[in-house]
Amino acid sequence: GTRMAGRGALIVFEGCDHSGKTTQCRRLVEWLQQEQIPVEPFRFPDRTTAIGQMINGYLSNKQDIEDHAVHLLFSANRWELVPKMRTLLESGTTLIVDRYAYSGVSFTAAKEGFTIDWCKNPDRGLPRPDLVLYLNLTPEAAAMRGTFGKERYEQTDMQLRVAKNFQLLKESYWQVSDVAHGPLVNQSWHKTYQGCDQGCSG
Ligand code: FDM
Repeated sequence: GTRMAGRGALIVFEGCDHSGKTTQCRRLVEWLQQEQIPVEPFRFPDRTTAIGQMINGYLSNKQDIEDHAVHLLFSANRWELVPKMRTLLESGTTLIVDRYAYSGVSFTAAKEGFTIDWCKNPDRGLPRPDLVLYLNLTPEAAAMRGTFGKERYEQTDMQLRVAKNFQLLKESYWQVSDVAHGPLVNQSWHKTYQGCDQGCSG
């Protein structure tokens, strides 16, 4: 298609708990700022909105929400941010996103009675990432990085099923980084980044 000059890139970090997503997002945002590239961090769930607060209540075990319903809330939490994301992308701002629809699908599909296909449906039509960086970490290595907290889903068996689902979701443009082998933001990654400023095709 036509290359839209000046459009920002939509870059998503995915991976299991303890894989270092949040740290890598922060480092990348800082690096882009140093390079004077307009950048804005996002994270999902975004717990600051009304929907996000319901999700927060659910994750912190203060509130029970039916499994299908909470899946739709996670998706709605992405959709409510889409106008802001599109405006920023179109104005040339690169978005660094900590979790996206891949987490949504992988976590819900780890529950009894859910198919990946059903889980994908509510997110269909979201802005497509230019790049998804999946931080690859074995469950054993993840366990060595620390214990789980008290939030819902922070249990080994759930995390194993989630990791399997992430493997199933891998798409051709995913860059898999083995976090056990050095920093993510390196020379080869930089090259990839330079080549992916064509914007989102939603
Ligand atoms: N999570 C996250 C989901 O179950 N569905 C989603 O759509 C998203 C974005 O929420 F256990 C799960 C993943 C994780 C929890 O994530 C909160 P953070 O990154 O720890 O805030």
